[in-house]
Amino acid sequence: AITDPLSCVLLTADSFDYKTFFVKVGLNSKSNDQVAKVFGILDQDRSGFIEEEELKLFLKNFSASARALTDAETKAFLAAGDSDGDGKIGVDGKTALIKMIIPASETS
Ligand SMILES: [Ca+2]
Ligand SMILES: [Ca+2]
Repeated sequence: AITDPLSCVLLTADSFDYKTFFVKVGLNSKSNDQVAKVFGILDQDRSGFIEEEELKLFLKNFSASARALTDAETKAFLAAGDSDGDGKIGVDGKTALIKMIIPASETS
């Protein structure tokens, strides 16, 4: 688990917004190295990609009792990070992940 105070946020949230989430986790202010580390955590099978299935269970990396994302939430998340449209967040996705995070901090 990355951090704990989140769990209440996650458990009460009935809609997931990754931008809000990243801001809450504080990921928006993390360095590239730390983002790469998070990428490694999310890529559970170490395939080098974050696939839809891994995204779906994304919140569980932060809290074991968190729910899975809905299909719609997963797809929105995936679409935001999948810059080349192959249906998964790849090596380029580390950059994409950072890009997803940076705007989140700028708009809050
Ligand atoms: Ca993977
Ligand atoms: Ca991709």
